[in-house]
Amino acid sequence: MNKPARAITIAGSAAGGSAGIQADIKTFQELDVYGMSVVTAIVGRHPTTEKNVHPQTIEAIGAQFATAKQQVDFDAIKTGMLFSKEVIDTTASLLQDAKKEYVVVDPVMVGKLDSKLLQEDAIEALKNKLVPLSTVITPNKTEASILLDDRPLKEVEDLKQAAIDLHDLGAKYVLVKGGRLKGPAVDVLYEGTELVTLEAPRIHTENTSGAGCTYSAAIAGYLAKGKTITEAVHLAKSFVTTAIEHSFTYSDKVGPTYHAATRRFGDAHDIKVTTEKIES
Ligand code: PXL
Repeated sequence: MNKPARAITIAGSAAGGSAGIQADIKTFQELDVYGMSVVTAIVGRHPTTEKNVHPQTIEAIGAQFATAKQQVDFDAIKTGMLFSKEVIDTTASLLQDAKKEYVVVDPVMVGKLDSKLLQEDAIEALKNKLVPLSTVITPNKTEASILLDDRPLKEVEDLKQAAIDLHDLGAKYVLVKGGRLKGPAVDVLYEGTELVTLEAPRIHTENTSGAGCTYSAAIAGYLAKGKTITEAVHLAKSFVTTAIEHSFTYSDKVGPTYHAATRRFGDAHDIKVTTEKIES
């Protein structure tokens, strides 16, 4: 048997199952990628103490990474919620030692229900230590704005300039996601010479918890399977669009995207891709 490609996520555990490690592993499984995880923190609100983020120790993080590497090893790595400067420093040194070709950094900062998933003093470490080690970073509009010192981003042209400027931080590719803009869901991908715009129809639903995690996990999964970066982003956008189209909720709160949607219903969406050269 051809063994499946392998991917690991270094991220937070989302007890509700929509986001974080849970979304990543479900997504890897849907792509027939062998999934592994390093849990950096557990996210779940205690009903009486109200504590929501339960960080894991640096030792536990090192132990998980070493075990997965030794037992299985990986073709691609994804990072999600890292929470503190200390965890970012640790992750950066693990990535440096592992020397892997494909590293997807999702600069997770705030959850859909406004949970704070990255401490204020960790943002500089994210920019200076982790982003330069990445193959692709995947900020949404809010994260891109924070990474650019609170620059307002209002339309697709702003996202394009943001991708060009964020590229200076040292990632090979920058994907700025425009899901939070009005109109169609437009993302822009930049690698230094060409801007690729990917457009999917807007799906009108509140149930998008974990959409960003799912998107970046799908990118890592497709990279693990040998796709090029542009192909991986295109396929992942299609995967997450279908997952959002079939999203649902079990409560009166924002619900999950449906990770099995592509398998069950097929990919219904054509992603419109356009490319423009950027003169430097
Ligand atoms: O969707 C962002 C996110 C990422 N990681 C974890 C989360 C969330 C949102 O709640 O809990 C662990």
